[in-house]
Amino acid sequence: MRIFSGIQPTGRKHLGNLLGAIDQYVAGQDRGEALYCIVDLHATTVPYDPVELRERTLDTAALLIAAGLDPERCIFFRQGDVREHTELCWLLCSVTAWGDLNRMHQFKEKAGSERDLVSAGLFLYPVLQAADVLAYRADEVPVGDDQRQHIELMRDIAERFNARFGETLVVPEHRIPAIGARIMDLQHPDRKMSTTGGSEQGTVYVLEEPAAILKKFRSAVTDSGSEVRRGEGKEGIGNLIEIYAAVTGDDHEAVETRFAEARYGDFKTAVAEAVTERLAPIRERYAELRPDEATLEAALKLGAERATEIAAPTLADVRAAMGVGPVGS
Ligand code: AQP
Repeated sequence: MRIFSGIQPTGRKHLGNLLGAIDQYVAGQDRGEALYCIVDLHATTVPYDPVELRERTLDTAALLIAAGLDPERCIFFRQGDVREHTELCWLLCSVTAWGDLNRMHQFKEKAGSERDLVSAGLFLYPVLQAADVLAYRADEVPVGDDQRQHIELMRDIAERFNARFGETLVVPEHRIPAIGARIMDLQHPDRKMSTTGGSEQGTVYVLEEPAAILKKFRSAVTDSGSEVRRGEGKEGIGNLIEIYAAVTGDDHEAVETRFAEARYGDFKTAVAEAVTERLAPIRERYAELRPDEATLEAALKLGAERATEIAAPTLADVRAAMGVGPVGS
């Protein structure tokens, strides 16, 4: 079983990234051959600062290791270090329909009314994402629920490629967790917690201080009722139940039963405490790891070498199947 996933080095990683994706990456190391990639090339599809991109890449590398990724037990690398990703992206464009890309929710949300002005890279984002996974012939892709549509497109691209050029690529499955797949903004429980589209007060960062975490949970938007349970009109409380379940490993029903007599204020404090307890060791480990940039760079470089060994033969097969370059190139 080969597992692949990528994460952007944009902004500060939040609780949604941790519970929807990073926790699954850590678990994946025990389930198969796992490859995890910091997708710096994807980060160039929106306006960005080149110096910051390098900084954020190292921030993200340190955070992932602090959260439990072990570069000895997985292949951990930076996307831009493995040229096969961009070459495969271009080759896969030949079996990707413009209309499909135009239907992607993420593109529509991020482009908004600026559709004609955003970068072509933002439009092609899902093709590069498909190349990331397909280059490794990965079987499984751990992601949060917001990536469901991109994984479906990736599967279509692989199937179309195989139908057009012969069996070459593996059609991957998504792996979306039962709990934590869609953490919502604490101030806007109808919107997902997000790096670019969320509210500052409604987004809890993995490296956030306990006092700030408590403040954010205490001011989380709920409803005029008083029962700690999920249901229609109770999206805010439902989100807090989801977060509590994800950080403690309980299921939703167990959380509802435990807090059946609790008032909203007490439950909010309990969620904040559980989150703080979960994040504290990651924050401490991050503070130790982040200053040592040489070690982080060395780990990423080694990972890129190991990744290239897997991706290069796939690219050779793809080129051969497509008739690109001389025979045996
Ligand atoms: N709210 C979320 N709940 C659960 N999972 C989530 N993910 C993102 N938001 C949530 C999952 O995190 C992984 C990494 O996502 P990314 O590489 O897109 O990183 P990001 O840009 O920091 O994530 P955002 O917040 O989703 O950014 P925006 O909203 O700006 O595009 C993915 O597996 C994703 O599913």
